[in-house]
Amino acid sequence: MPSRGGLYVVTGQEFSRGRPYSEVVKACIKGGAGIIQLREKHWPASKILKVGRELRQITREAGVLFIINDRVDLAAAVEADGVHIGQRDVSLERVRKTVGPKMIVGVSAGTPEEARAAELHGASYIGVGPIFPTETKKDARPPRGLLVLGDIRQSVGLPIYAIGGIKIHNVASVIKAGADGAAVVSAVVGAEDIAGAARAFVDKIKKAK
Ligand code: TZP
Ligand code: MG
Repeated sequence: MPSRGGLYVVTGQEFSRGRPYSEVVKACIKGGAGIIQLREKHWPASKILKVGRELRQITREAGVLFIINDRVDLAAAVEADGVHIGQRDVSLERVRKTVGPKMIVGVSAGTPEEARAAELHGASYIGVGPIFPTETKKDARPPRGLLVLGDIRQSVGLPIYAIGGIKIHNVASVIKAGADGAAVVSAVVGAEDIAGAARAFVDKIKKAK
């Protein structure tokens, strides 16, 4: 994993106030996001491919990591840096076998056991959450709270990104609790000034370390 920590923006068109994808992602990058994840649960593959190719170009030119949610095949097709999978997706062992050792494979984990298993089977980083209540992911498990970050920090050596309900007023708390970075959807892509919001997160994260 080339970069560790900082701001990881996860997209979602329905939270972006109707603004074009490329505009949203460029603003996130302008504000200092180090990782962008394309996450669209209900799009057909053709649309993910089309937007994915566009975002691949934008992120490559900016030197920002580009990850695709769920779809290993599409991540490979657009030459993304990685794919992100959850506990209910295809198994990490299978994914790692398919994509080889170099591609970034991020895994969602809510407990130290899940995090250790992910590390054992070749995950590149762990997404831990939801930490706080969130309206963005309707099928999210109950909020884990901050303490799980410390528990997982003790359990694995991988980079940890906290996710779920992270806002500018609580981002420092997730870093202090053990996360390397914060993964954010609505508080960045839904902000009126996306670049300004991203910049504020990046600053807070840096200061909290
Ligand atoms: N996984 C756990 S919570 C979540 C995901 C994708 C959504 C986080 O969205 P927000 O708007 O930052 O609370
Ligand atoms: Mg998934």
